[in-house]
Amino acid sequence: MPEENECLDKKDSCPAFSDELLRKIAEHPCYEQKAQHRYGRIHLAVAPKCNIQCNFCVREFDCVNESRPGVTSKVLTPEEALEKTREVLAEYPFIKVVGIAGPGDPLANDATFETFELIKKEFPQLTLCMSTNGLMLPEKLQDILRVGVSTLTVTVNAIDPEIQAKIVNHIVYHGKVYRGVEAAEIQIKNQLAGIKAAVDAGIVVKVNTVLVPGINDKHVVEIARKMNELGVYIMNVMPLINQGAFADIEPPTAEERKAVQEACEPYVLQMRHCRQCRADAYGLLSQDMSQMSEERRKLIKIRTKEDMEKAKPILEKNGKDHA
Ligand code: CLF
Ligand code: SF4
Repeated sequence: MPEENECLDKKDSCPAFSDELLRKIAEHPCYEQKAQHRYGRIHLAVAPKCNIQCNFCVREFDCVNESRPGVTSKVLTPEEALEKTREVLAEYPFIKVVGIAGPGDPLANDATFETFELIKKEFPQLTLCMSTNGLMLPEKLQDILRVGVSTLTVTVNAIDPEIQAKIVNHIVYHGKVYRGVEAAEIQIKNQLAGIKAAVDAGIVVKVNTVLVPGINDKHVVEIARKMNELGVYIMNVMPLINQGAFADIEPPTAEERKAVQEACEPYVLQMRHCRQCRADAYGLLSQDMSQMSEERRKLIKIRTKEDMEKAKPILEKNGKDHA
């Protein structure tokens, strides 16, 4: 298993990313494995609505396509999200990425764009990240570019409509409900066209694929091949967590997942350190501070020299010692 991000190590063979984008990848805890212990992300849970119904989703919980199922994040308004970002960044300057990943689908919520506008205005140096089921991607791409999102995750669980029809119960598209293969065809068409357009526009695209034994396990490598053609940067094969209509399906074992990742590796760089975070998580991937006590949060140390400089006045003001 490669320990390091091969694309960054072979900068010359990367797609034509600007130095600015390469910096953002290097500081992104999900896109660059080496960054996960050094840099953090904050998720802003501003997007409660969803426009599809996945069979493994129980609606009162966070979106399973990016997050951990079984937990519910408190929804914030864009203004509350900005205020939370201010507070969290003042204390944890090693956070470099602001992500919107639910609790529903970010593209089904206008609040997603309002929030990114507010964040971009006040924190232009931060990387804006988003995760979506891709249904509205072609139509919303201009908005995504306008607000300055540079890293985008699209969940692609199948590129064969017959298989996708077993994973998604229905979609709501332009006010109409579609089911079965017809729904799957619309979603896949939009996902693939949207990914291609996003890559062409210079966004660094990650694909999440939920591995569902007996449904898409034999098909995932085909997805990887297609993602290679489209110029996807990295792929995250996530284990099914069985709930909803898939409550009776046994999740994949670690070995099964590893075998799928190895089969996909020749086509797309594999992410192997995903923590299936909550839609309101913040901090390092391994230390979700939204779930920690105040005391424990205070123990989290400043990560970089540069960050230490920035944090000094705050620490001095609080009368704390960062050594
Ligand atoms: Fe968040 Fe996702 Fe952006 Fe990362 S999470 S929106 S790409 S900033 Fe990361 Fe968390 Fe795994 Fe997602 S570890 S669930 S892959
Ligand atoms: Fe649930 Fe996410 Fe699927 Fe929407 S996209 S139905 S929130 S798992």
